[in-house]
Amino acid sequence: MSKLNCFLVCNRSVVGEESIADEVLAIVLTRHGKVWDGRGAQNRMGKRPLEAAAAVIQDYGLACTPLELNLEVLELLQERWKNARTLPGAVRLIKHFYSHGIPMAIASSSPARNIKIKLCHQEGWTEYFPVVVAGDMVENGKPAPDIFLEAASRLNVEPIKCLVIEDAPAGVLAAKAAGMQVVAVPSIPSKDARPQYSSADVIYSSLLDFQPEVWGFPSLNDRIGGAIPIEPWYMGGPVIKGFGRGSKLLGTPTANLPTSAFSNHLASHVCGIYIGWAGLANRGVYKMVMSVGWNPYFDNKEKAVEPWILHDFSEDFYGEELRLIVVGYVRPEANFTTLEDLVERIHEDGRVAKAALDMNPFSDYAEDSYLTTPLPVSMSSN
Ligand code: ADP
Ligand code: RBF
Ligand code: MG
Repeated sequence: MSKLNCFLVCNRSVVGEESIADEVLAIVLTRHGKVWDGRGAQNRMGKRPLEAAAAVIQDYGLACTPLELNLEVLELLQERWKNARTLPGAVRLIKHFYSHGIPMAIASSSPARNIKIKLCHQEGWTEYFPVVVAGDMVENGKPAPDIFLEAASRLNVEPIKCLVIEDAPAGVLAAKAAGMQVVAVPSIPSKDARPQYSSADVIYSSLLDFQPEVWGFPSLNDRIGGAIPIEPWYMGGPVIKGFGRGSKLLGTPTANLPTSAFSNHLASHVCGIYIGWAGLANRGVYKMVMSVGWNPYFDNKEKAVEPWILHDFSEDFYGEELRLIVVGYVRPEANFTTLEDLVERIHEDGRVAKAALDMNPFSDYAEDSYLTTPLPVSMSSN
């Protein structure tokens, strides 16, 4: 592959918006006497507003025009953009490219005004992205290549030198039609949707898996003890029964948490192996290493959060409140040919966790009171 020298992103692959869009859609559909059930998400994803609205009207049999629906949606969306969070790994990557002078642009189906409002809620981003090409600035929206070709032309680079990050199937098609390389970070939160991204050059669960050197860009060297520091996430809940696969017999018991334990709007972007701290009230604070995802080796139907606490307990603790602070990222979920290989890899992850968690900034979080604060009486089960 020729060396790439330019980076184009669609805004939703770096700033999460899907859950906000879903929330707004649910409100609007209720007003129209309908119930939002997640239907048709892929029909609107990556499309320009009027096209997306037309898809919703068709999917739910609404009696309004796309323009009317859009006005309703926009009003509610605008109030919520300030709550949109950058996706895991996005800020790290963008700052890295910016510091190396790699030209970057946002190429998005949203109208220019909406993108500007969204960007100004993220510190520094107006500088990182001097070029913004919006859906209303070109003739044809995604999956036509217009938006990406216009962005390349404004940055004065050849399309073949551009790498695109996309979250939506229509965007992947648009970027390929423009003759560009495409990394897909799917925002459809189901593994069954993967085939819709098949024309992407590669599919990652999150931008944390993006290795710039693979694409000819300068590499990132920010691992500490083998883990990438992340914006910590806090999650907690009662320990539930897992898949009963006898992980304990394999020497790697995992205290499963309900997936509702992590915030909805990042749920689709966080598969992988992480390190962090675990707190069990009345017991203590321990190092932990965990997997989030569908466990490719077992091909689970449900996504699972599975922390292996790096401590020997003499008894089970089902039902107890487990608090986690997840502070570092190790690797994507992998598949293995044998169970022994999987178990060996999990032990290797355990060794990474034990060493890395002694280092700054990971070690600091062991003191966080979140790990040991009991639930308010009204929320505890007795
Ligand atoms: P399950 O399929 O129900 O999750 P596992 O074989 O994964 O069963 O064992 C997990 C259970 O083992 C936890 O729910 C917890 O009660 C207990 N346990 C004992 N030691 C540990 C440990 N070091 N880390 C996690 N869970 C442990
Ligand atoms: N499952 C996979 O299918 N692929 C993995 O790469 C993987 N990595 C894991 C890493 C850690 C640290 C832990 C705790 C679990 C991992 N699992 C993985 C999940 C594993 O399949 C599940 O916990 C089983 O029940 C282990 O026997
Ligand atoms: Mg388990």
